[in-house]
Amino acid sequence: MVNPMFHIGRRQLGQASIPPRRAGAVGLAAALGLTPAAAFAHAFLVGAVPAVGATVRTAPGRLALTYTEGVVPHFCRVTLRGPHGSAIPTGRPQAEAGHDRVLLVRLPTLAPGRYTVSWHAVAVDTHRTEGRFAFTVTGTAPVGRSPIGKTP
Ligand SMILES: [Cu+2]
Repeated sequence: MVNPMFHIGRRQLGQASIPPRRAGAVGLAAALGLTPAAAFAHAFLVGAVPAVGATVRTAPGRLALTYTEGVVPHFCRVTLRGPHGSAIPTGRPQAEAGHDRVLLVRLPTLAPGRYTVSWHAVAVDTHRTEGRFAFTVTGTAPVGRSPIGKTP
């Protein structure tokens, strides 16, 4: 027998990875009673800048992750991997001022390529969610912006 608690946990983690454009389907499923009520209190990703799957011409100076619930930045983890799979140093996740549903992560200057963001979030109700998405940079950062985390 499958442990029912484990099964529910896996299902919720899977939902956290669903791209925002499918969030409506999840909401509908929830409205129909197909999702545990507790899932409403979990922090699911509803928006990102750069957007999930986006191709951007200008390298972003930061990531902005928006969740359905407030999150605790201290317990959230965001990992960025570059075109060759190597981890790229970033700033620590911080809440946007006055908005505990938005996590901001400063980025170094990113070269053109495809990047993968893996996030682990802890909601204010202590529930954990995680997910992953990619974005692609085709151009370079504006001239004059200093790389974060590097000493000039
Ligand atoms: Cu929750």
